[in-house]
Amino acid sequence: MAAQSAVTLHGEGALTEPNATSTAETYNPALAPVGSRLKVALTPSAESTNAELTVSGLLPNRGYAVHAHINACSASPELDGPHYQNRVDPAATRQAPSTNPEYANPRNEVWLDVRTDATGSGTSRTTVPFVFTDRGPGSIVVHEAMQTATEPGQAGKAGARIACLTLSAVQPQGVEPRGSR
Ligand SMILES: [Cu+2]
Repeated sequence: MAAQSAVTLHGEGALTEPNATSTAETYNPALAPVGSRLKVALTPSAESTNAELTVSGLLPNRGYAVHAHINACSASPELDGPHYQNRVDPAATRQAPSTNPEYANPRNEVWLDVRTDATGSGTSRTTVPFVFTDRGPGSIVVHEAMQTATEPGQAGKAGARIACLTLSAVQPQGVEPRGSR
């Protein structure tokens, strides 16, 4: 069986108030101002994926917890879904997302916690030991907490969702979009 090719995901935009069609939106303009910019690329390299997030226009000198979530952004933050996990925690439910550090950790999820400089800009990078093929995350969500919790029962938690950026697949030139056959 031929291996499915790994997918590159990308998102970029200036935050707007939530609406039905926005792909970059704020749920809390006091912490994630309208007009601030988010840009993210998740790029496969062999068996790994390199992720990079760049932000500007956020509050200065502040940490923001950031993760890949399963759904595209929605006008309601709850609909962005739980964290994307490579190996999905079998104990997680819609009401009780995974907080087991065996699954909710930055090697099984994509964590891009970022710290801004004095101008509100920042960059974070991570490399995770998996690629996206038949499934992948739909968004990058910024949280209220300054960093993501890691202890058992709290792992992956980061407070309220304050902004969201929708991801889309970057189609390599000359390759048919997936699902076209
Ligand atoms: Cu999150």
